[in-house]
Amino acid sequence: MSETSIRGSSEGPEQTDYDAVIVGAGFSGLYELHRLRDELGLSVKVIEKASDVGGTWYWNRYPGARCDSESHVYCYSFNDELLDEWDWSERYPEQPEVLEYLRLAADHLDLRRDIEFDTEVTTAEFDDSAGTWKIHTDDGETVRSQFFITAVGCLSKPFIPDFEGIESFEGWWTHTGKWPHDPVDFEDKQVAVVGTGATGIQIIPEIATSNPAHLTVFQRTPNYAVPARNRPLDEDDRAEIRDNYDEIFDLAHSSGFGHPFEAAYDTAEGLSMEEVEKRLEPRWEEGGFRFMLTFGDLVTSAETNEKVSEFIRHKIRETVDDPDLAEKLVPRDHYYATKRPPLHTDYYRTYNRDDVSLVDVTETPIERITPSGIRTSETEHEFDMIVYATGFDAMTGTLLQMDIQGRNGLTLEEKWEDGPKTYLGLGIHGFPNMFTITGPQSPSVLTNMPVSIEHHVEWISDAVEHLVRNDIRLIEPTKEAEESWTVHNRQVAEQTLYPTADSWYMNQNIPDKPTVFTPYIGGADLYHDTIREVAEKGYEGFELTESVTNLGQQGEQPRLRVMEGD
Ligand code: N01
Repeated sequence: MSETSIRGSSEGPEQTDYDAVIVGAGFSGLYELHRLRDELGLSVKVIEKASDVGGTWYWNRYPGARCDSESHVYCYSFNDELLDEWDWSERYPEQPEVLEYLRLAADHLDLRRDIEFDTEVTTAEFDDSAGTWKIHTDDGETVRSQFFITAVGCLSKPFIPDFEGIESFEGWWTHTGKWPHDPVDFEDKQVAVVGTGATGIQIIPEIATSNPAHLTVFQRTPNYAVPARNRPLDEDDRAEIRDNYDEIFDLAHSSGFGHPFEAAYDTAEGLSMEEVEKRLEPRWEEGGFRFMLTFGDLVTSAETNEKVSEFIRHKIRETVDDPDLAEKLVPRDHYYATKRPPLHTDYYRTYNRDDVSLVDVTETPIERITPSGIRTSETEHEFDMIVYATGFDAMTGTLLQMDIQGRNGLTLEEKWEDGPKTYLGLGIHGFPNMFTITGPQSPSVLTNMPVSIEHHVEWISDAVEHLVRNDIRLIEPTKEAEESWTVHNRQVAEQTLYPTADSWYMNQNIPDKPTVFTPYIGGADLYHDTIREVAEKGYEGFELTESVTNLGQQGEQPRLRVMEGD
């Protein structure tokens, strides 16, 4: 049924051609494949490193891995049958359930036949003369495609600090983002967890209740964790959700953070602490990100933020029995939510157990990993198992790892030497016909991801359709548009408290990465209006090229057509 006809490669018989190649088969890659293949009739190939669909939910299968967005909005909204077919069991879905949901979506939409699993992109290069992309994979294959779309997620390149002696450890060790598929047994083991970000805060209570001989947590920066208040969903909950799906998705898709709720109050400025507590307490009891959205100016007003931060500090002190330990767990060096705010289930109470202890590595830094454990400046701790919950080379790490080369061989690494530069987080000057789903400088990680993913996939698919219908060969952001978006990104971030924290939002968790605020903080609602207007104005800020002859191509230019009708 596809009428696509991108043909005419000069690369020889081994060459395989597609209209679009998508990298990644998580939430974004799956939906993009469906849109381009099933709605536009294009020939599409998805290349996926993992052995199955799922993206981040394929890899992050550590105990306690759970989504911090509420389940009924952590899903696709575009397909009513999928919505009808699927029921979430809990307020926040656990990793196996999200993975099962994505498997169901892939099967329901018959997506697997166009996904090549267990395959990694090693290089993607734009061929100036042909105006197409050549994508090389680790199985030695090269495919040529008109469009190159990255759907690689924002947190998919695990990061382990370069501790001396890390390989010498003779026990079992792993990073949470590379968790094994077989069950891991902590019983009677001396276990270490390094890192107390959102992941560490999820896994620590799970390990503590798995009967280890002892669990030792290595903390560098305490975090402001807020109770998730997870609970099973019953039939009444599900019926209510179903009855209100349209309203829920309308709200989520038009909100500033992709969740179906907005801030309850404008500000805590000028309020007494008693008045602030009166507003915060019910949201604390409700749990989840609703707490974060009590006051609308949380990340722009130091006064509001300090009041909310103090409220959380008080809660930590109330929960942790040992006052000295409580003080170590109380964050003071950054404003709440300027590092990604974690949700927790029993995190602080875990420290009341006799079989759990905390090492503050700001007091006693990790000096090296030894064959039998971790040596700090104070002592050597012996372990059977070490879990690194040390985060990711976020937002740009996976893109840079792919060795993407644009016009005239310019590499993305060269282009982004001083930090990412994009237009709208969707395209990059010098890299024609390449789109980045939830790329740097788009709201992505500051929102409920499936909502941002749907907006991006739909925008990209509409752009591709526009090009194909109008016989336009290339789309590329202009240098000016890219510069102006990059400056705008920085200026918006500077109006907030975010740049005051050392965080992966600022790239500061990775040595030698340029310090720059990477997602777009102008609000998902305004952002979506912006990208819609750009499209309505004929893709303002993008250069659209009808022919590649100006690039020096000789001979026939490939053409593709979208499916008409049905
Ligand atoms: O990673 P992180 P994460 N010595 O970078 C510490 C998403 N997520 O995997 O804060 C000692 O936040 C580091 O310390 P510090 C979510 O977006 C989503 O926890 O840099 N410690 C920190 O404590 C999240 O933000 C969900 O001082 C070192 C920790 O390691 C993102 O994933 C669930 C160190 C890393 O924290 C990443 O979270 C979980 C060193 N040398 C995660 N280097 C869901 O909602 C680093 N650390 C599904």
